[in-house]
Amino acid sequence: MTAFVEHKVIKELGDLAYTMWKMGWDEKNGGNISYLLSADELSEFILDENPRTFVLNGIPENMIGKYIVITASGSNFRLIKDFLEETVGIIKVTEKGYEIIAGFQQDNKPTSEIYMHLLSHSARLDVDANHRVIVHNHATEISAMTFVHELEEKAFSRTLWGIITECIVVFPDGVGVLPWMVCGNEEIGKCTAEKLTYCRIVIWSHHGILTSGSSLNDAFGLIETVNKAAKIYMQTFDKRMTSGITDEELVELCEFFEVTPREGIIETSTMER
Ligand code: 2HA
Ligand code: ZN
Repeated sequence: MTAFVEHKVIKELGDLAYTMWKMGWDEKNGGNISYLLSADELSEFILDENPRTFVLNGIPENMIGKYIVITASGSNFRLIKDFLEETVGIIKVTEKGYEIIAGFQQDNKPTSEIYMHLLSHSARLDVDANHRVIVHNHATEISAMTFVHELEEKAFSRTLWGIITECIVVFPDGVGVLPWMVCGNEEIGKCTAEKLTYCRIVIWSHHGILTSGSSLNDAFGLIETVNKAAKIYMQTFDKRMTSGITDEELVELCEFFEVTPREGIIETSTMER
């Protein structure tokens, strides 16, 4: 048994929250993180004897019985690592909602985006057995880019791929882009999960970004890569002398790194299959 605050998942989550705050991506209580625990990891925690129960309608079938580490509603990412017992907790997902079985001391509860997290995990688990993590934050440049670039997601993905060599290799499925929406409700959860059936990254226009991954580091790496490309886009889009990486060059990259780009974004007729 490990004390809650000493557990490696909890510590890593607290460290990631602080890193993202330092990058300027989680002002005030912006952002939320969740992590699906394995049975082995769960067995290392001491669980509350009297779990608090919450009702939530529409729990996806494949989420019932899952244990999830998740950040608290209203938690400041700058402070999470110093208040892990209050700002992080473990929930058990049930048919009717969820139970708080560890953490969330002082009557705290999961992020207002919990429904989006549950639907997003559900969508990714359906297509990727290694899926574990959902991270949402307000990465600056990708949010800025939604003001100066068209929001059609294939065009958006193509632009990001054209900026840095790494992009098409790191996210060959491109990005999903949602128009501006109210956050924290079922609607944004459903729309986000729908995008996650075919890609791992969803941009919320004029709000932020959400990524999925097999680990905290994996999901964070996607945000870093997308935001780096968006940063270069923002610094150059109105003063370009060159047009960036061409379709032919992207095809060369895909062949060399053996990745398959999402269909309909670049001209792939020359690709060796
Ligand atoms: O307040 O980031 O999207 C947390 C959020 C909502
Ligand atoms: Zn947000």
